[in-house]
Amino acid sequence: MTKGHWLESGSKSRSALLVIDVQNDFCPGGALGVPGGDEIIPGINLLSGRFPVTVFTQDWHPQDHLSFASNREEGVPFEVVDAGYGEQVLWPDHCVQGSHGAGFHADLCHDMADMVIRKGMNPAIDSYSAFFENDRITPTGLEGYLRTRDVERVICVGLATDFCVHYTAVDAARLGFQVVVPEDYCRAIDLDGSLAAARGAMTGAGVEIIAPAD
Ligand code: VGL
Ligand code: ZN
Repeated sequence: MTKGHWLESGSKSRSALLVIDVQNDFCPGGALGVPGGDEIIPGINLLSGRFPVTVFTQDWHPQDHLSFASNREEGVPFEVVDAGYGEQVLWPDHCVQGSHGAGFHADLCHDMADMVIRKGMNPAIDSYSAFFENDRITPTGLEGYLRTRDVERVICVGLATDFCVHYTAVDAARLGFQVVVPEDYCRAIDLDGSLAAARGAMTGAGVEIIAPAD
C-alpha cells in the first residue's frame, strides 16, 4: 500500500474527521484546560470542510460522575484510583451536562457536523473513547454510524491527545479502521508521561501518528 500525504485528495474519500472534545473546559481557562488547546481550532475549522463525513464529540458528564475527585471522600484531582474496570484518573469537575464548560468552544465551527456524539453520561463509567466506554465493551454507536456511512479511514483530532484522542484512535484501529492522528491538530494534558505512553499505545495499535511540523 502506498501512503500519500494524509490530507491528499483521493485519500479523503471514505474518510471521516473525528473532532474530539473541543469544549470550553478543555481549553485554557476551563476546568481541565489543556495547554494550547484553543490553538488547534482554526486548523480544525479549515480541515472539517474537506471531509465527506465529520463527527464531533462532547464529553458530557452528570454532576455525580465517578471521575470527579469531588465525588470521593478525600479524592484529589489527578490521583489514580481503581474503578473496578481498571485504573481511573480523578479529574476536576468538567464538562457537566448543559454547562458552559461542556459547550463547544465559541470559535469552533460545528454547524457542518454530520453527527455530534456525547459520551461519559453513565455516572459509574468514564468514557475517553468515542467508540466505547472505559469498560471497553459498552458501545456508543459511533462504529455503526461510520460503517453505515461507508467510512474506512478516520482522522482523529482534538483534545486531549493522551486521553480521549488516544483511546478513540486505538479503538478505531482495533475495529479495523485505518487511523491517522495528526498531532498539529491535537494538544495533550501530559500527566506523568501519559503523552509518551499514548504515542506508544497508538503506534502499537497501528495508528499512523503525524508528528507536529514545528
Ligand atoms: C478527557 C480527561 C477527562 C479528554 C475527558 O477529552 O481527553 N480527559 N475527560
Ligand atoms: Zn471527562
